[in-house]
Amino acid sequence: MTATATSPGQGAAPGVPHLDFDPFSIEFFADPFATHEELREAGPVVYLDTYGVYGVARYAEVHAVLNDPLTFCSSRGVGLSDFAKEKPWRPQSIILEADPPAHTRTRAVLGQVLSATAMKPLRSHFAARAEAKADELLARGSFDAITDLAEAYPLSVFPDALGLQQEGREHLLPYASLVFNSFGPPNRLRQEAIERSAPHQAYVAEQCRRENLVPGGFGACIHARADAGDITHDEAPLLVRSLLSAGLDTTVYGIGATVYCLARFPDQLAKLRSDPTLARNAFEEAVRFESPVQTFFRTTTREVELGGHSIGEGEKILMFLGAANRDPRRWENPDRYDITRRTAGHVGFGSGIHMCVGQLVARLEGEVMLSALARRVGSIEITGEVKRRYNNTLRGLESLPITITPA
Ligand code: QZP
Repeated sequence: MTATATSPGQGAAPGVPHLDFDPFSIEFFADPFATHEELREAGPVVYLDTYGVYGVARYAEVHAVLNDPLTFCSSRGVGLSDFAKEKPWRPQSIILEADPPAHTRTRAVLGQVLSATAMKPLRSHFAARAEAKADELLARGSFDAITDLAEAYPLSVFPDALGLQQEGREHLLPYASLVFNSFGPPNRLRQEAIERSAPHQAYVAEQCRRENLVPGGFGACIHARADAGDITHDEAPLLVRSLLSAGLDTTVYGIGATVYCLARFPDQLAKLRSDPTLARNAFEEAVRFESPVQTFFRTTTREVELGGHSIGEGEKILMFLGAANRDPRRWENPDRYDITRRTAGHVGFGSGIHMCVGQLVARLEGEVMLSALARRVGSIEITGEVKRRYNNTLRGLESLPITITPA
């Protein structure tokens, strides 16, 4: 791949380096790191000819775009598709795909439903489930860290916390996978996911209704906020849908990333074992290091200067969160997984007004699961073929066979 400064051909501002690789190809997903460096080195802003969009991969520009939500808007979609030109594949999210002032109200509601105060009564139950899972896995010794741990643990706590019925939960991971593939271009990953989406969409739509949500859960709390007049009764199911879209697969990938890091970097596992209170930061550092959410887009609402270039209105900008999280301009030894690192400022949960509203749930799950393992496990060994899972937005594994020994 070469970066060349050419005249604006497909709408790029003059002087912006053009790159011709496909950021949604399997080859890139398999090993994005060399290309991330090329992206950062090419300039503060690049133009991606494959899709006719701008890209930012340095920390400073990714952070700047995330923190100017009126110029770099979300209401035209955070995928490649521009909702001003194309109909969304599902009714638009009223929090993710919204700008202030509309966003402010829905964000306030979910922010309160998922607040620190709301986490307090969940902690002991989430921790007990994590300890039971750790005991079970230690007894087995050998297992798949993706299905048996990274998927199994969130599935054992999050759907109940949301207040979902037992029936139909097998739709949850396929639905989330569909949502994250949908942010990409109309490639095979996206098109096949959407073709097969009807049963998953039907399940989710049904579970978002008030009568199908167990009292006391996040879902029922959202509906109660409609009674209070903070949102309308039509909006409540759509906010429940946001939790079903973004609340499960993300933590699966975050926990999977942490276990994969600890399996590859035994010195960091040793540190964690000697001080299990590092569990929360070990999880956070894995979110920086692997960046389970690799990319999403914004759309410009006006002509704007970014990285010394003038960008026109209505342009899509692809933000490479994973590249920003390893930008040597921002991070010391960015390619080192270091559980004692000061991780504050990483953009693995985004930044600014849209920063992950569920981050406290994610961190709670990550902390208690990793802490339970840290207090029991002596070693983690990768004992089989590591298989990658491919998705237009998420970076993670399909299979991670490991053997763990007791402390
Ligand atoms: C997905 C929604 C990383 C984000 C793009 C994850 C995400 C957040 C919200 C929603 C979906 O509101 O449906």
